[in-house]
Amino acid sequence: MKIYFATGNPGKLKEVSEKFAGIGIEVMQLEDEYPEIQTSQLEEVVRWGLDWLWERHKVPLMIDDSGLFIKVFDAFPGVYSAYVFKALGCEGVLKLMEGVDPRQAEFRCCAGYIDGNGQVVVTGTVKGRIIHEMQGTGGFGYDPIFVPQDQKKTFAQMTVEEKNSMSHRGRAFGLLADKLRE
Ligand code: ITT
Repeated sequence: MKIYFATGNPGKLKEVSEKFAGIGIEVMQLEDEYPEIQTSQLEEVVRWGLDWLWERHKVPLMIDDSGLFIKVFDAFPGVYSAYVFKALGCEGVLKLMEGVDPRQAEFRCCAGYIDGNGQVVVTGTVKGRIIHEMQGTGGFGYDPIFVPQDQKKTFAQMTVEEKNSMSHRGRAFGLLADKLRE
């Protein structure tokens, strides 16, 4: 079985391809970007994006909208994570958090699939904390500053397999795979 994944992020593509390779699904990149609607909910972005892409391509496809939710900032940057990452990067977020304690945060990934039968949308989360300096060179985005609960390494210090075993995306696409097999 082959499924398209519409993303411009090579890191996501790698993680999802590896997760699905284990269950015999080949993931192919669909190079098209859906417009992200203004809403406070990742799920609304995904449901709208799925319909928009389906109308254009009419092939079974997946997308994922993710974000980092920092507790002390009232879940910011959340749905604005991509914008904040481009504007400030990890360094900028660390600066904003200078002297800030506690440092709990959560990654959320909303993953969606669509085909002629309709949509399947699921969410995966992982709790953790923002550390004080960047660590590691793997992964992408906010990975160098996020350590999952009960772990010592950042996502950027883990292999793709390790990150997938506990990450928001690994969990979301694991759930999606279960639903697709039903
Ligand atoms: P798409 O083309 O799939 O939309 P994107 O990178 O724009 O790719 P998102 O809007 O879902 O993806 O991501 C919002 C931001 O959160 C973006 O800056 C990502 O780098 C970051 N992010 C998402 N998942 C992450 C992860 O697993 N680890 C670190 N940062 C992540």
